[in-house]
Amino acid sequence: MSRPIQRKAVFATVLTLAAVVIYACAGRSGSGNLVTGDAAQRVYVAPGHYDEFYAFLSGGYNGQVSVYGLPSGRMLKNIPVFSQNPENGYGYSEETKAMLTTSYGQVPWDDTHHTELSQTDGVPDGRWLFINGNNTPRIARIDLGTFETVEILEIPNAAGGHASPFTTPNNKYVVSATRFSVPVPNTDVAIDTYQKNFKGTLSFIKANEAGKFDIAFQILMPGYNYDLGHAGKGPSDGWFFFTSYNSEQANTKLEENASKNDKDFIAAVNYARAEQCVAGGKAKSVPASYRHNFMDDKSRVAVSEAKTSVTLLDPKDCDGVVYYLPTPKSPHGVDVDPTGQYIVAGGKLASLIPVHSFDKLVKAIADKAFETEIDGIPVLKYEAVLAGEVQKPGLGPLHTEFDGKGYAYTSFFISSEVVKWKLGTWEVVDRIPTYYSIGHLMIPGGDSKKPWGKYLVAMNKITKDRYLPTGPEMAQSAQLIDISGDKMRLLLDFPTFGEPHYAQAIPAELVKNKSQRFYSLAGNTNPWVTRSEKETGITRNGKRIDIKAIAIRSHFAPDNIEGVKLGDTVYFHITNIEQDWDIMHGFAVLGNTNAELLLQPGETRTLKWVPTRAGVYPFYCTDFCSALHQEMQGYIRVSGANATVALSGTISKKASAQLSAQQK
Ligand code: K7E
Ligand code: CUA
Repeated sequence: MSRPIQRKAVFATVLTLAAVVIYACAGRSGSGNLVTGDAAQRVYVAPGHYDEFYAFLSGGYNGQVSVYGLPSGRMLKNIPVFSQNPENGYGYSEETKAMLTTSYGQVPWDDTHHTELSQTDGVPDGRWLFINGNNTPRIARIDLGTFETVEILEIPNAAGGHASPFTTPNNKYVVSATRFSVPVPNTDVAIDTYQKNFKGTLSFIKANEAGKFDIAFQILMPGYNYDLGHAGKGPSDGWFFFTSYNSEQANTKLEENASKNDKDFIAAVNYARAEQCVAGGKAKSVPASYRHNFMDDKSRVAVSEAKTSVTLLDPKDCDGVVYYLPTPKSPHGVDVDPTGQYIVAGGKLASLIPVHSFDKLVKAIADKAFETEIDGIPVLKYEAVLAGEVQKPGLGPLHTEFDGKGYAYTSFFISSEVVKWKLGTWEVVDRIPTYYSIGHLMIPGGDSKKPWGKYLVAMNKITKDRYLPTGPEMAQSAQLIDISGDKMRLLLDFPTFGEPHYAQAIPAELVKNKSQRFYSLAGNTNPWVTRSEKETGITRNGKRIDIKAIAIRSHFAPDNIEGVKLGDTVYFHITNIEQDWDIMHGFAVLGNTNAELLLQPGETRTLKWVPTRAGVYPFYCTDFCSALHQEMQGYIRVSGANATVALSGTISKKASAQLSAQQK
């Protein structure tokens, strides 16, 4: 009953906040407002059947990625990326801690915004998923064979890696642009010297080989806020487009002070030209401190390497590398259509959607149709590059995706709707309300050369009355919209984990058959691997105790351990020696100030434990692995610092007989 009222209230608040003109609701067609007809059937995936698409939603301030099936909206997995995850020990186990190392130390949290699938020839290929960390600028690679984070690169000379990690058509580069400009290099200066001392950077990171993220170069930019980016494709291959706002270069009360200019800019970067300048010695190598972390795929031990320099290119030293396209007004998203011809901007405060033309951009450069120049960057004339404008589309355009059939779909935060419009004629052809305040929207493949274009997912910022209340913070929400016909149709609401910003989706066929079933025990090169009960053991090295143990249905070996003393640091190195799909074991010990270990078949994980009280401590398997799971337990005895208890661990009679036979 209260729905319409609530909805208007949300509307009104946002309108007042943004101080924009009153929007007439009357214009709305209201189509698809109600869930009608066979919507339930369209999203029903019968028990035992698979979804058609994998969808990867960023988790926003949970620092993770969550995986859903579409069209059901069923959540399949949560992948920790920049955040420690007690559920599986990611960021807690000795093998994974290094993944979260930065130049600032361990940073066990971040704010993930944009998922991006790797591409082959501009089409998502299902190999990797990239995602950015927005707070302490980082990018990550998730392997879609294992659904695990396998690599993280920190981005120096940046703060707020927001325009990230969008890819070029063959993952030659993924990018990261700084949201906040900062002194480069970052030094102690007065904040009100912003205009003089603060700079932006656009980083181009080599990404086409796992374990080999590397910053090819950074481009030094005026001190604006860089917001989003997308690569060119087809005719515009070799170019990258980034939105920027705060061309006012305000350093305080940006809400007001960065909203003055009529137009801000899209930076069009000719990265092929940047490569030439770098090769021609036009860039400088500057000192920079940042980290590259990756998971070795044999040992499955993360390694963190310190990097000490980066290649910095100033557009003043490389003419033709960057051009500015004036774009109204505080633009957020920048999206390139599947043909690579049109560059669409979402001006948060604009009353229209400007679309730039790549052909016109090339011609305007040749004609030198420049308005002015900023720090060596020519500003092209708006009219010279404009392909067209979508008039009166809605309020607060943010992001645009494409269906591959000549239509674009733009999200409108303030007027809470998705608007469908036609490329080339720029006419609005349909609109559908979202509940409420949509941020990103996503069509499977919708930012690539080949959208699969059957569904659209709206990721909404406010849910209010959509779900059962859960206290002051309500569930976040996504909505599934059918875009297969002329009219958009709402099919499903589903709650999401964390706050989703962007998402990507791909046909399940391109991922599911590559899903890995276990890690090879024979190929496990972890220095503490224990392949059988015979290889178990306990060693003391001063105050360090290393316990090599195995987990198998349904016991640990050793399972009674003695000889640990107060003051010791204990490392449990546990190998799950199962070689079967989904046979997991867990490991947890009473009073440990750490997380558990969740052990995938064939892998070794290490838990550090510093006992502080003498006594006997149980440990047990946390993952219900068999009928005798509850029997999968053991004890470790901790004695006083001066005790003389011998170091020992119990293994089976058979294994110890084998062992002594071998030793003879
Ligand atoms: Cu629009 Cu960070 Cu892509 Cu959120 S951003 S919505
Ligand atoms: Cu192993 Cu439960």
